[in-house]
Amino acid sequence: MIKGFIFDLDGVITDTAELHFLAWKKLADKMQWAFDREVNEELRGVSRMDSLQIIKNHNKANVAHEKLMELAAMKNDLYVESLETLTPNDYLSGAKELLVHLRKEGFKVALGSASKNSSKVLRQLDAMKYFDVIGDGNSVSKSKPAPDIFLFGAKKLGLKPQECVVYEDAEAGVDAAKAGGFYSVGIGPAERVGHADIRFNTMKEATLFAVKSHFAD
Ligand code: B16
Ligand code: MG
Repeated sequence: MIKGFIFDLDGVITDTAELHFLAWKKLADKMQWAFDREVNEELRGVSRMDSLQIIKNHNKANVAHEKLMELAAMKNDLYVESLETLTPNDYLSGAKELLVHLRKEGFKVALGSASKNSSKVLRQLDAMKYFDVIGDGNSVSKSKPAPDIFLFGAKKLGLKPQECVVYEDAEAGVDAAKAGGFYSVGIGPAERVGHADIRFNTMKEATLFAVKSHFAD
């Protein structure tokens, strides 16, 4: 029986991907590194340091560990500054309606995001009130595709994985949900999340009714 829902943040609740892109782009320009939207697509759901590694490898650059830490901090400062522009109007279409519906129906809800800035993003959206548990980039050490972040959320909710549905927009996120034994909902194209138990193009279609009727118990 489904008792809980665990949501990824970027690409599911809101589209912070554009703000991540702009911050990485500023850093890349400063370093005279090539960086475009195609490379940015590879960063979907990937942790900050892993994202930097991808950009660095794309440029075949040699950077010492200390410098990498410095660059990651610079990007994060730019990103956090840009989060000030995020408002309660910036939910992806359908996401807020779903969160409100889940609250009304009494489901338990957790966040399962790779972002260390999740709480800040949720505060900007005024979305903290919809979550019982926040699982973010600070909660576990092994990032997606490891199932750890979703297992953390389920445990904190007091639920078993088979009692929870995970919403994800990233390939590695769906892998993580499946590895943990969760029901998975993929948001996005089949090439990316077609391996989820059920897939929708957008959050607007991924209503409680649509998902519950698929996982009928
Ligand atoms: P931060 P999600 C992910 O969020 C983003 O998709 C990814 O682009 C970003 O690098 C990662 O969070 C880490 O974010 O630098 O804020 O810790 O999709 O897991 O909600
Ligand atoms: Mg995501």
